Amino acid sequence: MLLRTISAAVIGPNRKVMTIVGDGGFLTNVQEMETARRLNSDVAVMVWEDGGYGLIEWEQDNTYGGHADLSLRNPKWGLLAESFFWSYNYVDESAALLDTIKTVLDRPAPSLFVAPIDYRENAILTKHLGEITMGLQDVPLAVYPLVISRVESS
Ligand SMILES: Cc1ncc(C[n+]2csc(CCOP(=O)(O)OP(=O)(O)O)c2C)c(N)n1
Ligand SMILES: [Mg+2]
Repeated sequence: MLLRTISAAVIGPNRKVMTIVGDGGFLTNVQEMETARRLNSDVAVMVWEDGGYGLIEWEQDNTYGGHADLSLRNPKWGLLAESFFWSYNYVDESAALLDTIKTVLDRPAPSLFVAPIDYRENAILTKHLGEITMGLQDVPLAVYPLVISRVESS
């Protein structure tokens, strides 16, 4: 993810590039924080922190009715940012989100900003979509790709 973000900044030098990524996905390529700093890439990365590989958890719960240990013990993000000479913000109030995004986008990059996220709504939505699907047997597949792919994978 971070490589693609940096690449986008390289080919669009007059634009700030902002990317949103999960904590697991960000840490998978954490070494590229060095690349971004060295190239002075104008990138802002928003990390959604749920302390785990959330999507995989969701998939396993839906497929097997439970999941393996997919938790992550995250680093101290502020220290991580500091050690790679990135700027840093943390936002845990939705009311402050917009202002934080503006602040981050206005200042020199690269910058990391982290927001805790609660994916419990996903399980509720999945259940809801499953229920809706019961009534959709006659609807063309192309119209409801999300709902249909959920049905096929269960
Ligand atoms: C290079 C790579 N390895 C594995 C995967 C499979 N994969 C898809 S989502 C996911 C978990 C992502 O966790 P995180 O980035 O924390 O996002 P969350 O779902 O928790 O928001 C993984 C491992 C992938 N997409 N790419
Ligand atoms: Mg995650």
